[in-house]
Amino acid sequence: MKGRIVGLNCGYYSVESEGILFKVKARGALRNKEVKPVVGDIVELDDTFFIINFVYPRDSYLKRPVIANLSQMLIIQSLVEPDFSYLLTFKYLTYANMHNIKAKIILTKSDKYNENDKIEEIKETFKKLNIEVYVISNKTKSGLEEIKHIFKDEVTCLIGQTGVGKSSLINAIDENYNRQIGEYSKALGRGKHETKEVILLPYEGGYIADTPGFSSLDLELYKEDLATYFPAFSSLYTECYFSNCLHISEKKCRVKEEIEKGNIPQIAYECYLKLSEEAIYKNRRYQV
Ligand SMILES: Nc1nc2c(ncn2[C@@H]2O[C@H](COP(=O)(O)OP(=O)(O)OP(=O)(O)O)[C@@H](O)[C@H]2O)c(=O)[nH]1
Ligand SMILES: [Mg+2]
Ligand SMILES: [Zn+2]
Repeated sequence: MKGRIVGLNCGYYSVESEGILFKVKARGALRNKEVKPVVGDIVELDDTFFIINFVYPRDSYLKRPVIANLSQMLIIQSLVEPDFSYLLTFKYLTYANMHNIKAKIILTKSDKYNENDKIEEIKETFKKLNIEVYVISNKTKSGLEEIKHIFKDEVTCLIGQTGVGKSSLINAIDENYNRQIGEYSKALGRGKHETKEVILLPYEGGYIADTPGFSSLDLELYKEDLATYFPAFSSLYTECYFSNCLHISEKKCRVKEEIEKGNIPQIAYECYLKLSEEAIYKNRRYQV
């Protein structure tokens, strides 16, 4: 019997198969090998013993949060508490590109923010990069109807740091999901890590994954991956003169040409430089 893992709690997997939820263990040999089943996996359940026998090949696999077979990522960023961060947004977008998962941006807490110019600026920036931005309030439900279609038939992961409103968004869509909501601590300047585990919730023929927020430090990207997968660079970097171009001080760099022409927003490049500076090299480089 085929099913999908929708949750994992204390060694027990929740597997949904044809609308029925089973609480099962995985065969020992599976658990101990590298094919350890994770949330999102499509698995084969033994009909007699109700144990996970086999994990089907994955379309995608993320290490952070640990989840398989996603079809899209929604990058959740609040406008305030915590403030919107271009840097983090670009980091998450790069991460999505790296895993070949399409991404959209959702800005939350619009009820607490009235700087419309700033919202327009954010929208403009990402429009240039062909990335959709939606603005919502989980509190007043403004903008919510406009995003519901995004989830249809997709396996969607909500990703963003703690306190941005991932769980609140799920409850705003349907309060029956009853996800625990954390609070924002002004003293800490962040949320309080309310969601502890990854869970898939069925919605509109697909699933929505609620995930624990994690800090940007937890998401390590290599310089080379940034140079390859940073939004808007992926179609250009192969045209740079140097095959391992980092688009910083190299000559004949296609990325820098596009930035000079104004085709890539300046703020995107500033974030890129900052992320690249923080990142480490994957491969050893020769000094010239
Ligand atoms: N005013 C307002 N508050 C919001 C909105 N969305 C979320 N919040 C508040 O923000 C805080 C954090 O919300 P959560 O939904 O728990 O955030 P999360 O992203 O799931 O956080 P973690 O589970 O810790 O990763 C709570 O106090 C929510 O009530 C919104 O659109 N407007
Ligand atoms: Mg949460
Ligand atoms: Zn380059």
